[in-house]
Formats: sequence, C-alpha cells, structure tokens
Amino acid sequence: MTTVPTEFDPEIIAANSAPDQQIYQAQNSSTEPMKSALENNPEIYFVEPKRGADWGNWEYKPGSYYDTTTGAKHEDWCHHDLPQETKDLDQLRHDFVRWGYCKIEAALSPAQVAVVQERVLAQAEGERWAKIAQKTPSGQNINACVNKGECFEQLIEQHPSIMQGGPLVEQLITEAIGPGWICTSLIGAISLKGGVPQALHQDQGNDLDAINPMTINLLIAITDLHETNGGTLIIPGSHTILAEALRKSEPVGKLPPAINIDAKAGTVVLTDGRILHGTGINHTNEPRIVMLNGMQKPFLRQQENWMLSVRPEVLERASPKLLHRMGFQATTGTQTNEGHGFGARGLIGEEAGATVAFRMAADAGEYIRVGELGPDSTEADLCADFTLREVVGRTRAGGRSAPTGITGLRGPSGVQQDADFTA
Ligand SMILES: O=C(O)CCC(=O)C(=O)O
Ligand SMILES: [Fe+2]
Repeated sequence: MTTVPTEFDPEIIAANSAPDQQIYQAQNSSTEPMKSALENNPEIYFVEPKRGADWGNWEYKPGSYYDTTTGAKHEDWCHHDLPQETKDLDQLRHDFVRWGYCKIEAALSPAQVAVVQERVLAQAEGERWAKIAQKTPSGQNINACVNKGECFEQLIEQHPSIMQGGPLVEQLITEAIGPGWICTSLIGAISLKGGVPQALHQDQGNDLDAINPMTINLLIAITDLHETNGGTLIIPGSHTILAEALRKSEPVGKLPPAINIDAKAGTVVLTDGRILHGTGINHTNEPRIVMLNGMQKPFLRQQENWMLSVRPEVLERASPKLLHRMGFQATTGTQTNEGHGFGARGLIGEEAGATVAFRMAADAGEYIRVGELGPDSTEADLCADFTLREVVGRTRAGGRSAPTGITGLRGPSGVQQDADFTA
C-alpha cells in the first residue's frame, strides 16, 4: 500500500505556512491604497444605507466627503484648470491624464439623450411594477441593460446612431487601455432623493500601482448633473495620488476634497478606473440618471468559456469548489448575472453570488430573462416567471443578505447594491 508523503498533509502544510514564510504575503494581503486613504481621511466614510420606512433618514455630517459642490464653486478647486466639457481631442487627452477624467461635450445629442432617458425611466417603472426593481442605497439600478432596449445595444458599441461622439469616445478609450478592449457592463444608475451618497471607491480592482489604467468607466449623463442632484463625487487627480503611494509603498496621505461632477445631459465623462469617486446626493425630486459603461483590457478574463462550455451533467455534479473555480460565484464587479451577485464576496457556496442556477435554467430551456418592461407592459409580462426573481428569492430565503459598502479590501468595484428587491 502506498502512503501519501507527509509533505502533502494539509496539517503539515499549514504548520509550515506562517505568514512570514509565505511568498508575496505582503502584496496578497494588502488592502492598500484604500486602507490608508480611509485612515488618513476620516471625512471619507461609509454611510449606512437606509431602507423601507427609514429611507432618507440618515445623518448628514457637515465636512464629510459628500458635503461639497462643483469644481468651479469649490474654494479649493476653483483656481485649478479642472476638466471642462469640450470636443477638443488634445484637451480631453490632457484632462484625462492630468485629472483622471475628461468630459466629452455633447457626445449624445439632445434627441439621443431623450431616447435613452425615456427607456431608462420606463424600464425603472416597469421593474418596480414587476417587483423586481434593484434598489441601491442611492436609488435604483437597471442592470443588464443590453436586454432592455435597442438603444442600449447601440450604446455598448458607441454607435453614432445613439452616441454622435462615438468615434471620438472610442479613440480615447483605445488610447487609455489599448486596443481590443471589451465592455464589462452597462448599468443605468438612478439616484433618488433620500438616498445616501455612495462610498468613494475605485472601479478598478487590479494593478492599482500601474502607470496606466487597466479599466475605464464611461459615466454617460442622461440628465444634467450638478451639486444638487447627485452629480458624481470625484477627487480630481486621485488616480495618480493613489497609484504613486502604492508604487512607493507609502500610505496615502491627506487627499484633496471631492467635488460634484457637473455636466449637461449628453456629456460622456470618461473616468480612469483608479480614480476615487461615488454617487452624490440627490436633493431634488427628479431622478438623476447616469449610465455606467465600463471597459477593460481584454485579457482580464478566463481562457476557457466555462459559462457556456461545461456539460450540464458536469454542472449537476460540480462541487461548490469546482463551481467557484470555474467562475460561477459572482462578486460586485465580476460576473454578476442580471445584477444578481452585487455585494457578494465571491466565496465558495455563497448564495448571494451563485450564478449556476441561471445556466441550468438556460440548459432546460427555461431561463426567462428580464427584458423590456415599462408602465405599458401587460400584466402577463410584469408577472412573468423571471429566473432572476426565483434565484434572488432563494438567496433571501437562505437568510443571507449580501454585504454592501467599503471594506478597505481591493474589490473590483465599489458599486453598492442591495441583493434584494423592492417589496
Ligand atoms: O452613480 C454615480 O454617479 C457613480 C456610480 C459608481 O461609481 C458606481 O456604481 O461604481
Ligand atoms: Fe464607480
């Protein structure tokens, strides 16, 4: 009888793997740059989301990161040459590199804005009627927009039929993250009165010390953005401040204050994935709409497309560990399925991020995806047996609600979104 060498015994391996014995331990366990950014800037903190009857009932702390205004009105920023809306390519290049964002003026014409705005608002209402609205601490998100209207299909292509400035936008993205880039998601982010400000976060979750961004995000203004309706909070220049601190292995020190991005509807704000930002506070009664349209370098993917290629019988018998290893456990920034997985941590067997049920439903020919909905949808359309409803229902029945907010951990995205639906 052969015996397994003792070196392979898990207990002996553990006994020989104290933190100081491990390779790259400092790098793999680091929660920088957010750890020191939060420690040294206490005005940046996580505002607890409020739900139900408590909606809107949160403590506004003067002097906090969200207690701010636009760059032009901010005493610390008004004398700096912060990005202005422009169509000038060289100016946009300069703004993006210097400040970590640039504002492409009138990238959508007023008529194009109207098409997207109407669709987002109708969809939001339809999803509320269908009781599958995806609430966020700031308002409501429309996930997997590609399934919810042709204008969104075109938006993902920066097609001139919906984005007149598409060719210029594509040029800038290609310069920022190199050719071959792919889209990571298209989400409609609606900020509503009463919502809390989103925690400042970096959308990029990897290689944060790199000279150049690995991901970018297009924030497409579908309503005007300003300091009173939740214009995105942003710390100009923070993309390089944080990256340089990491490169020098130094803590992030005192950061400049955040401002609210102001932009006319139709502006595309191109943001470096490393910049600190988050949804602002909407003090108005009108919904504030920003389409979040992220792009990433194409190599940040699995080699084999297990989502499609694994045989159903292999999936049936797959252990939680195998499912996780193949990518069937979503996190906020990775592999969410119609929005399911926001707030999940990517743990083995974690219900809040488990996506295999969608694939199994598809194999059975029973996957009902949420499509175009609106106030004019039929009762049958609103009450359809959406697979999403069933999967989220099961997660909630398990009593596990997804965590939200900043942890100081390197997460792929800071989107805070409840895993459950409005009742
Ligand atoms: O809603 C916004 O203004 C920004 C949202 C955002 O940054 C995010 O969800 O990652
Ligand atoms: Fe973000």
